Amino acid sequence: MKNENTSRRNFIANTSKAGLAIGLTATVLPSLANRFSFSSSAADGIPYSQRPLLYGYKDLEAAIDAMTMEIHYTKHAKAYATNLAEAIVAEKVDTKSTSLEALMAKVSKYSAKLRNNGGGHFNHELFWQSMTPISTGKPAGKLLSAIEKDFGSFEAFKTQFDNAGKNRFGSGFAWLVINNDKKLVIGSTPNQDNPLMDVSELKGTPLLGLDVWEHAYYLRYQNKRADYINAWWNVVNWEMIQQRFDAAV
Ligand code: MN3
Repeated sequence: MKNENTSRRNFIANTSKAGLAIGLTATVLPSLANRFSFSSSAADGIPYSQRPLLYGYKDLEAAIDAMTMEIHYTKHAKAYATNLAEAIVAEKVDTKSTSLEALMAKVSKYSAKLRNNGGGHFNHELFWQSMTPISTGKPAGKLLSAIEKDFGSFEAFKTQFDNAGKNRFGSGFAWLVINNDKKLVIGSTPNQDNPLMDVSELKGTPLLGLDVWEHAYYLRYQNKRADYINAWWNVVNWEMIQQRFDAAV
C-alpha cells in the first residue's frame, strides 16, 4: 500500500511536470499569450537545473519538428544538465553563492567536463527561452532602435546573424550579445562555449542564441543548415530578447 501511494505521488508529480513540457498543443495555444507575457523572470539568471519548456514539442513546427524538439530537450539538453550536476559536486562549486553566469566567467579554472556541460546547459536554457510559438516576427521599441543603430537595419542584422550561424564550422552557437560598451554585436562560438566564458573570443551578455549543432535540425533539414536558420526566424521570441536587452542596458 505504501509503495502504491508513493508510485501514485510520483505519477502525479511526473504528470504535472510532463504537462508543462508537452501539454501545450495547438488546442490550448490561446493560453500561451498569457504565459508569454513574461514577468521579470525572463531576464533573471539561469538555474543549474533544467526548467520545463513553456510550450509543447509540436508548437514550434513552423521551424522545428516535434521529434527533434523532444530528443533535443529530453536527451541532449538533459545530458548537459546531468553532467553539469556531476561536475559541480566533483569540483566543489558552491551553487548557492555562485550563479551559473558567474561560473561561466571563470570557467577556465575548471575541467573540460564543467566547461562543456555548463556551457551546454546554459546555452540550451537560453535557446528554449529564445523561441515561442507566437513570435511577433520582429523586434520593437528600444531593441529595434538599437539593432537599427548598430547594424543599419533589421534586415542587415538578420543577414549578419544568418552568416554567423551558417559559417560556424562544425558545431556551435550563433549569438547576439551586448558588450561592455553597450553595443550590440553578432558572433559565434564553437562547441558549447558561450560569450560569458573567460575563454571565449566573443564576449558579452547573450541576448539571443541559436543552436547550429546538427542535432538541432538534421531530421527535417539534413545538411541544409541555411534553411533551418531561415525558418527559425518564425519562432524567435522577441519579447524575451527585449527583456534581456532592457536588463543589460
Ligand atoms: Mn543542442
